[in-house]
Amino acid sequence: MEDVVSKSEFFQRQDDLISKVLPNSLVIIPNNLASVRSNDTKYPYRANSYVIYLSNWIEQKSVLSISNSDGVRETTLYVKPRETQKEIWEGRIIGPEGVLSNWPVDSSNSILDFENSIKSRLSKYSNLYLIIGIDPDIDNIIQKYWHKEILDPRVHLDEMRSIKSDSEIDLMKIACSISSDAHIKAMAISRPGIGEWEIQASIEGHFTMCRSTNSYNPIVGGGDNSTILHYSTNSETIGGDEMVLVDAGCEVNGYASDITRTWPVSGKFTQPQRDIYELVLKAELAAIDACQAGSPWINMHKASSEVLARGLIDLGILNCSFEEALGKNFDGEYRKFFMHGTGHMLGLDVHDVGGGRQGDKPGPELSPGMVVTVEPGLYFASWRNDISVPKKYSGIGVRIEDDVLITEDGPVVLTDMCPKTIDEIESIVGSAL
Ligand SMILES: [Mn+2]
Repeated sequence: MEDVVSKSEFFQRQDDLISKVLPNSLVIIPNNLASVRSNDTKYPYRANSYVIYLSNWIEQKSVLSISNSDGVRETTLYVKPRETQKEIWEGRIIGPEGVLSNWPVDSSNSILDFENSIKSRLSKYSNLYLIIGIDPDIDNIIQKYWHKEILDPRVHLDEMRSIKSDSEIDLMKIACSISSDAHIKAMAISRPGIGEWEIQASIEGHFTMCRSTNSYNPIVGGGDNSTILHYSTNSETIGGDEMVLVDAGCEVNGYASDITRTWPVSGKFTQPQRDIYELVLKAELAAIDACQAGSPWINMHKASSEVLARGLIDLGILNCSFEEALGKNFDGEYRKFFMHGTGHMLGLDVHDVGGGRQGDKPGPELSPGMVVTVEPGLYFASWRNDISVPKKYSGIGVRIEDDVLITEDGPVVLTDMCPKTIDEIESIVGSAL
């Protein structure tokens, strides 16, 4: 990781956390475990977003602790110790000494000393905060020596992470720009009969060329596959008269981007594809307009839902009143074709903390510094027997997704370099062939 976010900003985040937790507290955040792919082969490692947020530390087998002794901060990273034999096989280890000279911490220790160290430290504090469930071994050690209530630091951290700093926004702009270029390249190489995997390869190749990685598994769904919300096998060819839905974004220094575009692989929309595409685009633009500082979370969903419900009636897909189409709580007939939310928070996690309607909770008010996605869609799976739609729309799925920064002066679309009008798309698709 490059030092894009300054050391002093990380210390500031730690101080902010200290100011929010109870006095005389110890906060413990274990880093993610590596996941086994097969025998001794692992999936690429991704550090825990809270650990990245507070310390920029991305090496596995580590634990971050931050204590608040009456307002005085002590941040400690427990990390793997240097070990020549291991380093020969697995790469250089930074070790506690290296941590101390280059990372935003007050002290460091070997992870091998964690149990001994924490045993004596726990007795000095009145309150313990721990994110439970990340590393069961760490949870067990803590529960062996701490028999009082364990508090969850995420209550405070999620609130902090919801509002992005200037340096975080800069990183997200880079991620958005790389992802936009990847989509443009994928449009340019599209042709009738292209494999979904070819589009995936083009996108992932661009991410790698730009020293970034996927922030989630890319969705490349042609034809009917575009109607499967989390389709990711990406293993079929796309027919000449079909569209492809591509939902792919990269991450830069841990920060995600998240873009969806849908285009006809022939480079020419058919009239039914155009009908649906134009409706979804209209809903997306209405939802982006609703991303105003101070407005409730539901407003963007309301904006897109109203456009879609009205449009479905106008296209003859729904034969009911507008009220029945929309429903009293955005749960009307239109939900058969638009079954997800209009957006989510974006940050270190692609579905970032702090946002969205959860159960009965209305979600946060939009505030300057938040970054949200806006992604309405319509899906008409041909195999569904619970719906009946005019035949010309059967098998069409369209989603359009942009990343939007909330500011005092209105929404700023961070992905606006990624084309989405029908004219732009028709001129780009196939242009690299
Ligand atoms: Mn998304």
